[in-house]
Amino acid sequence: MKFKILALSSLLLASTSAYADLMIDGVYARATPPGAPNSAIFMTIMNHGESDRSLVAAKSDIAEKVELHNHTMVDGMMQMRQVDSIAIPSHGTAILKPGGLHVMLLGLKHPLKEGEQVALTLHFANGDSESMFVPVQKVMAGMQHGEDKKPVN
Ligand SMILES: [Cu+2]
Repeated sequence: MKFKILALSSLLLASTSAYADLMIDGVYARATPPGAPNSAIFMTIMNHGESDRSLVAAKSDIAEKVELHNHTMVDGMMQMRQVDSIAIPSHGTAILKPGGLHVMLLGLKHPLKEGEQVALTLHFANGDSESMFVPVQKVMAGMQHGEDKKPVN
């Protein structure tokens, strides 16, 4: 476990390390085609601390509204649902990925182009917040997100 922590810490973005217990890795926002109203941000949050933590909100100027979402299977169809919080248990990990948990960007002010960066602030239940710049990346076809009606594979 100690070795793993050391190995992962080298991947940590310096700007996101305000709180040593939480480590955020692999954060990216999904690039959008012109005119797409919504996008999402994905990341892995590791909690190396002794206390359970909880992500309760996210803020960004890039969108009218930013929500925490999950995908759930409803009548055989994947649907997005807003969630109140995302748990990051002590010595555990929360994985935000296409088809699962994500930070939802609703009402983008402009399309997200690969290579640009989006400012994001995460708010945690204990009052901590963490701000970062999120790179925009293309997500593989078949893992696209943002349309309620289609199943997501
Ligand atoms: Cu969503």
